[in-house]
Amino acid sequence: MAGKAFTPRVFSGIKPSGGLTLGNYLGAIRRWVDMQGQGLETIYCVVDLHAITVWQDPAELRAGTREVMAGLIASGIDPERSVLFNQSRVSAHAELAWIFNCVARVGWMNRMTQFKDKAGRNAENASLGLYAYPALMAADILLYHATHVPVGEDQKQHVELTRDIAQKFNHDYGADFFPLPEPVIEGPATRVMNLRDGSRKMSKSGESDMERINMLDDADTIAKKFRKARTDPEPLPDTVEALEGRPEAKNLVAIYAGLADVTPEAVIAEFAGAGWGRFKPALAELAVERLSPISTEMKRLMADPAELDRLMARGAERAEAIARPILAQTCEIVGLLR
Ligand code: AQP
Repeated sequence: MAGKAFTPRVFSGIKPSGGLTLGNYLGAIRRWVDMQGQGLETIYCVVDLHAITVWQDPAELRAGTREVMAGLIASGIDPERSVLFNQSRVSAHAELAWIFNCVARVGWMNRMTQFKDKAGRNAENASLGLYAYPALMAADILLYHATHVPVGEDQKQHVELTRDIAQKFNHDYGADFFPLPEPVIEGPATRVMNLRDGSRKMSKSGESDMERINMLDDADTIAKKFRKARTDPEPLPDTVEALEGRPEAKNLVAIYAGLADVTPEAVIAEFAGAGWGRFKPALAELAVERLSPISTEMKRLMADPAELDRLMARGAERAEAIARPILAQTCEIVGLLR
């Protein structure tokens, strides 16, 4: 089938399953802001339906949704230039997800490493929603005919599955209807690791608060967390290649590079031979310099929940205007009478 040309359009989402972390910021949000400045149509979403795939206290979910919305705006997402809203306000996400549940194959879902990581040994007791999560994510993206999806490294497999779903739908129904979206995984910190264990990624819902930097952490907490971050006894090497096999050191260099917006090579050029006693305070200072204006603005925005709700509702109206005709055409292709 000859590929149809789709207008470039960016979609990405973030779960309100806890406070935003430095991983979310460097892996995703920074890229979202960059793409907003490239003259593209950008659609960003607080994906509350994804959050409830694991238990969420209702009051905390409401607060978390507003907090993520505030974090996105404070980081530079402009609710006028981008379409910014929370997912459950646009019911077309769930409707298209059902259709995709009927397109995706069980064998594909069984290969998803995130499900295996999150469900752990107790997979029998995981929610069906956690298992079907990638079909909802495909719906989030394809509902807008998005072509580019800026994400951290951990979401690459889900964007690839989205392409598989689009391709199978187009093939099964003989319709060149959905684009095959590209993951956009860029920057020096596409997979920020846990500060206490360099083999696991930094997560909002990780067990200990000491393993992550939260966007709302104050300067003392950030300094303490970096001071206590696990490292090896060696000083920083004089080449980036020499960081291989030193996951914690590599992670802290990547975080520094992400925050400073430079390459890891530039960080190594500046700090080669330095011990942790010099590098960690410099890293903490840089993190505070970058994050404190954002957290101050987040707190200001969070003090007015009604305004955040108004912005989400307005964003949802704009999202709905794009999504409804695409869902209607999908239903027609599938043969659903409406
Ligand atoms: N550690 C990370 N490094 C780089 N990017 C990351 N992202 C998440 N963690 C890192 C990126 O942030 C975006 C939003 O992620 P999400 O909230 O939808 O889901 P997640 O990847 O499951 O994030 P968490 O923080 O690990 O949440 P919990 O603990 O609730 O599951 C995505 O683009 C993701 O790649």
